[in-house]
Amino acid sequence: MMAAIVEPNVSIVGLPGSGKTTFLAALWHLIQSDEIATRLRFASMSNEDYAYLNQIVKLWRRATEQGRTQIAGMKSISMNLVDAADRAIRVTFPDVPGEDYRTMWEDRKIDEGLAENLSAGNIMLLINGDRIKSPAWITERMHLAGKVENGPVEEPARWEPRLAPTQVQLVDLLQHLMRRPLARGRRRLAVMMGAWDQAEGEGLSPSDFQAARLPMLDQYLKSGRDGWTFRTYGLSAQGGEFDENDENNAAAKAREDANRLRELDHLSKRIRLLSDGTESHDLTEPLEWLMDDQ
Ligand SMILES: Nc1nc2c(ncn2[C@@H]2O[C@H](COP(=O)(O)OP(=O)(O)OP(=O)(O)O)[C@@H](O)[C@H]2O)c(=O)[nH]1
Ligand SMILES: [Mg+2]
Repeated sequence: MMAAIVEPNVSIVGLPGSGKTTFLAALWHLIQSDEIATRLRFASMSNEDYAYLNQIVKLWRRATEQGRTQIAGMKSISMNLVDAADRAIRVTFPDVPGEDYRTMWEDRKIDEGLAENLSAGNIMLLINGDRIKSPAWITERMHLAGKVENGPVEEPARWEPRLAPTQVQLVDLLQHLMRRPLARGRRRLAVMMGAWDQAEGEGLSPSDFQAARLPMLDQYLKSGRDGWTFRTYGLSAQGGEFDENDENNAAAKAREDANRLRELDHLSKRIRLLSDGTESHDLTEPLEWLMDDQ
């Protein structure tokens, strides 16, 4: 098959609640509004995905959290972009419910469509910096020892895969991506430490945060045994806390921060991307880097 334009594929992957849909909404606002100069610019859009992106961007503009992406399946999104040299690049990403990645971890199962997508491109891994499940919290030990919830005190609760720390699940996911049937040789990986507005209070750079909070993931990547070429970014796709979405929670709360975010002159300025000591609003920078490798 002959293709006139380059068609790189970037897969956005992440556990449930890692910020995948929010990232796509912020990216769509950024390139469509043209409020801020970006490395890659919007060219045109393929028709089928228009409604979905507009639906998620509407919530983003109102500073309201996204609904959970439905199990009903993967939304495949394509954007036609151009780079600084006016070369046309069509980028496709799936917006997949995080549960599909959880299924890979818990049940060792993958849907065919997702498998095809994951084997086709470079990877953007989203991590919610505000929801990292650390190894062995004392409360978890208590739970495992049967001292809370589930059953009589004498009977320890059964361990379940979902109790595993975030970094264990992520390393497993990355290992799957480097083995059959998902392998495709060396790949680039952009690790996005998301909800950075909540994580930055610790005073660490994104790379140091990765080393401190997800040391096993950090060592897996640095050891180079699976051949990832990676970069770590800090990402705030919202700029702060949005109002809760009543689709997720009937008692959804409004949040103070959301008012500030609604009042910015250019909504694109909510977005923050940190890398190597520099900060910008340009979410297309990691995309450009991920595409470079094709
Ligand atoms: N503070 C803050 N929260 C964020 C940011 N980005 C995402 N979140 C929050 O993270 C949660 C999950 O975001 P989603 O975009 O729905 O995550 P997802 O990966 O699409 O989740 P699933 O579709 O359920 O797999 C929501 O509560 C968001 O408001 C951010 O930049 N800052
Ligand atoms: Mg989602």
